[in-house]
Amino acid sequence: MKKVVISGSGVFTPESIITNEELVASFNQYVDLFNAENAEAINAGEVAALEYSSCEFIEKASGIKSRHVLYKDGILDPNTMQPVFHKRPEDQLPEMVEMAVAAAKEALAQAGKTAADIDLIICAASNIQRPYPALSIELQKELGAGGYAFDMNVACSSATFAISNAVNAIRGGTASVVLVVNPEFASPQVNYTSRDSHFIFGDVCTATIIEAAETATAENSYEILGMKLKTEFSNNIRCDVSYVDHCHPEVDPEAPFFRQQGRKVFKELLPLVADVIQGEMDRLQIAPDDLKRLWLHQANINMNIFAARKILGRDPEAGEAPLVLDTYANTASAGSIIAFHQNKQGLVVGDKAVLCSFGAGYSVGCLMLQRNR
Ligand code: CO8
Repeated sequence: MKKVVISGSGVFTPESIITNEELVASFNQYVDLFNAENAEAINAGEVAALEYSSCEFIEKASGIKSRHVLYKDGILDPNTMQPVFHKRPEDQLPEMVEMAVAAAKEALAQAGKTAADIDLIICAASNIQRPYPALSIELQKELGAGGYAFDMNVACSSATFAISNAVNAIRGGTASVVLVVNPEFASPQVNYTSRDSHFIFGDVCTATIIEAAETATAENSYEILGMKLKTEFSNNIRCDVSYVDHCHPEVDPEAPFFRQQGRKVFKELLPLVADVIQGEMDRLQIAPDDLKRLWLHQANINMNIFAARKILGRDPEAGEAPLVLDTYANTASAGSIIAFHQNKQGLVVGDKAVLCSFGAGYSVGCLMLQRNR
């Protein structure tokens, strides 16, 4: 079987940062406004009073301290509680493509490739800004790449599933150098008035270049030794926004937003993740001590520590299972790729590592990697 590598990676990080302190201050102002406006109904027991959010809870329960967002305006205004931005005209790149261009350029430079070398682009993310024409095809035009392009969505596992598609396309002979981009423009889907979820997500875009080892000229590359993808249906993480919404006689105010049963997700996903990674380790005869890095999905610090413990059979040492969620928050499918991009340099040739996503679906995408050069 053809040896396939990740030969470059890139991350575009929006400039604007929102700290927990800022987010909680505006949320609590919103709570005061809501409770004052609804005082009569609250006193009559017809409406439940809203409760304050807290920085201590957010950091302890999730590990998140701050997040980057594309549009900060509106999110922190207690009368708005959502990002506000103009719809771009057709002759301007949509946000997701703009982010993808920046991340792709870094990945291409790292791989020592130009856009002309790319013959497949996969845009894989939890939300695709418009159904068609595919964002990836607009990106293909903007970069000046050839071949073909398509969009796909497996929520938090979009990046790992896309990389596995790239590997299969290279092995199947339908592509030779693939660009995978993961523009996670999550903030418009966050319900900033929901105490349970207002702190969870941030915006970012990641990119990876996947190609046959024989064509790779990058200083470093990471062979994809094995891939295991797993899905199992669950309603515990949902978003119901749809192109059919305008046909429904009833309006669901929750439809545009991410929502989840966080505790259930935590409990149900972890065994699935551990099983998938362990199964792939067994198949490839990789012992826990052979794994030099765990680039895990970035949703929750406690979840990552738990998963690392299960896989390694001990507590992870500093830097073994790198965290980026403290400053990026949950960035859906981009999280494990940011962890990889920012923490791959310490490995030496021959070192093995795992990159694993997990999230809505449920879906788990596990890539076993080995530093190739
Ligand atoms: N401030 C203060 N208190 C709070 C807050 C808050 N903000 N929120 C909840 N509480 C309270 C609750 O009311 C509860 O109080 P009580 O005990 O009195 O009932 C208490 O704190 C505990 O609440 P929870 O049980 O909800 O808290 P947890 O400890 O479970 O932590 C987490 C909540 C952090 C959400 C946690 O459950 C978690 O991270 N779970 C894992 C979730 C996960 O991994 N999900 C994957 C989602 S990502 C994904 O799939 C991508 C989808 C596509 C992305 C789309 C982009 C938007």
